[in-house]
Amino acid sequence: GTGNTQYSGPVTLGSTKSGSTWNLTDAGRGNHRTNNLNRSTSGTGTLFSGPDDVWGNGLASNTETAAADAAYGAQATWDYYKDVHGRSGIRGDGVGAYSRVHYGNNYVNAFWQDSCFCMTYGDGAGNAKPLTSLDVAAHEMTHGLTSVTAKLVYSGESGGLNEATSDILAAAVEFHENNAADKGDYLIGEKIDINGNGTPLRYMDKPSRDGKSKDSWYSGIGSVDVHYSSGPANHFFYLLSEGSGAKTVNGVSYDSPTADGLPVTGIGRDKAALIWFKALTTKFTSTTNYAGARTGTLAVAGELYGTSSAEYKAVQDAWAGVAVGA
Ligand code: ASN
Ligand code: ZN
Ligand code: CA
Repeated sequence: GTGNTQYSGPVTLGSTKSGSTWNLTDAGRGNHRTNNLNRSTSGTGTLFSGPDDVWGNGLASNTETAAADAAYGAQATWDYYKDVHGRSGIRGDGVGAYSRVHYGNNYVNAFWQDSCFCMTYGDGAGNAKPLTSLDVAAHEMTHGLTSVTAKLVYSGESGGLNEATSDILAAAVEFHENNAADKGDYLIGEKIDINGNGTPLRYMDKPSRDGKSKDSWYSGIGSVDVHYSSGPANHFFYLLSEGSGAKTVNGVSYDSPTADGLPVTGIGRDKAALIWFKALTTKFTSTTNYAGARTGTLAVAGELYGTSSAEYKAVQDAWAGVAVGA
């Protein structure tokens, strides 16, 4: 079908026909469903369905638009994990999850829940637009991936790594999808104007640009909110991908410092994302902390590229750049 999204322009969406009714059930992606909570805060909601295979009109005032964005985010994330990492669905079993949109009234957040194996989106309030952008959807769906793989505990340093995993792989999804209206960037939530002044929710080149996130590791970082203790890992991913210093990517300018003042030479985001994904799924455990993330990503880099490789050295240098040392 056709989705007329709010953030990503017109897109092709997976759907299913039952009799004369079209359903927003993506048969090509494990029957992932997109449901309408219609302002409720409980229950599974009702599947989006109708007489045609066109979803939304690009405006938030149309009830189907949030569904189009959420369905698009889920399918782009599914495709990224399948095409790039050979993983079919969150559990790797080919089975889709579901999304719920129009959660509550004036709700300015989105979330993943293990209990329903589903993700949920609020409509925003005031300046904050619906929380259904591609990066937010990929972030939430990646919480599902973390839940069934490393199972990083959502507090302390492991919680920061859990959050960073969702940001890192959301950026990877956005770059991979390369949507003309939402090209890849190292920003999270740049489309939803959650702050009301046009700034994104988080920055990966220098996480402290948001006024709260940490750029580098320090003893005690485990006591800050997981959405800010994610900073050093997001910063590590930026440094590993693009290297330190000033750079413009897809028209967005970044300037990434290092904690040790030494330069980092990037290896490109595809290799950086592969290292993070493999570390998440084969090395990290529920209690992995920053030191363990360093060990795990170095082990993966050694397996993929060898311990004498430029990639291995870049992982060492990027961790040193966020004050995670040997
Ligand atoms: N949107 C938030 C997140 O995914 C919800 C939460 O705080 N868990 O991180
Ligand atoms: Zn999160
Ligand atoms: Ca983004």
